[in-house]
Amino acid sequence: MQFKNTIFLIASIAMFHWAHAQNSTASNVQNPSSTRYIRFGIGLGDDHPQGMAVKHFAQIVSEKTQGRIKIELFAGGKLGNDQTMTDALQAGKLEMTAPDTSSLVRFTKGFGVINFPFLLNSETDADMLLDSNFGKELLATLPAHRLIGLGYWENGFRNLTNSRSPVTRKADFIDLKVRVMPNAMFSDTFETLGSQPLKLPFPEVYENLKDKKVQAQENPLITIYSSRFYEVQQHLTLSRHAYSAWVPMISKAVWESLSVADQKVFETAMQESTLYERQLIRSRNAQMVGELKKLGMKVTEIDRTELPIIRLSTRKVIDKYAKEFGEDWTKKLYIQLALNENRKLMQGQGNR
Ligand code: TK8
Repeated sequence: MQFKNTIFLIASIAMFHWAHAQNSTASNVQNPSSTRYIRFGIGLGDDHPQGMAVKHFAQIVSEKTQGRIKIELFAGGKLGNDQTMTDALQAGKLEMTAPDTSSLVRFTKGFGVINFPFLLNSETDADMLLDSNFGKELLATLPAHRLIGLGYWENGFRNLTNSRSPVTRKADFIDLKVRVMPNAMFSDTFETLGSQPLKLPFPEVYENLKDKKVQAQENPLITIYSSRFYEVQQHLTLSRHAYSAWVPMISKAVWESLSVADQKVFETAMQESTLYERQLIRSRNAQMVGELKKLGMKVTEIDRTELPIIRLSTRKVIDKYAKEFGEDWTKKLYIQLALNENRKLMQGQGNR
């Protein structure tokens, strides 16, 4: 699988360079200032808000540069997974991608704390956290790894699906073979609940669910829908057990090759696309439970009396990873959350 992906990646890159060599020769004839192509690889499909946001970003960049810079979307993991595409950015072999923050822990452990189980309650809380100094400070650690983080896109609150039986109580997690993102805290969380987690990159999830190599996975509703997990997963639990976000990134080498004016265009276009992505994903999310039910999924929630028991188990995981991800980052996280709560009170939004 890995090998096949690598071959495919090499072949796509070769084809791409060949095609553009032809293109630029042709366009150079009419236009001496040739078009610059920036490939943006993502894991989700082009109709998922992640793909739509890339298209939105592409449109703004193209308009603002009078077509000088063209962003090209490669969706559905065509150019690799969150980790391999990020590696390609570092090596200057791919220009842009948007991996889940959980995969950035290998560079800056602080990214991990965003995913603490049951940390955030609402999308507003997530925006306030990610757009705060805390979020900016995390992004500021990326250039040391030859990456430029341009902001945060919503992936969303994660929910559990499985093909075994409804999951409503702690006991239902036992021995469940669940795919988790390649991140130790996610596998520990499910191990604590008695499940058997397996770390797999996103583009391999559907196949593994279909072949019954895993029985369960967890992702936001819109992803369950757009990646057609409902075809191979009958049960959905609205667990909202962790929040996750993507960081749209550009290779530092590519960033530095842009003029300051073009960098500004990218920043503004990204701010607009971020608002667009967050709004789109949230408005779609509102219809998702209904859609997934229509497609045959049986939807449940965690039993009310069981939720505190489950949360208590995951508390141990937070304690462990508060140390693992660095007490300085954990402290910064909780200070920021307290500041945000305060800000909400001042703005009359009350405590939740
Ligand atoms: C897509 C991933 C995906 C993430 C996962 O590239 O791996 O489950 O939630 O959205 O970033």
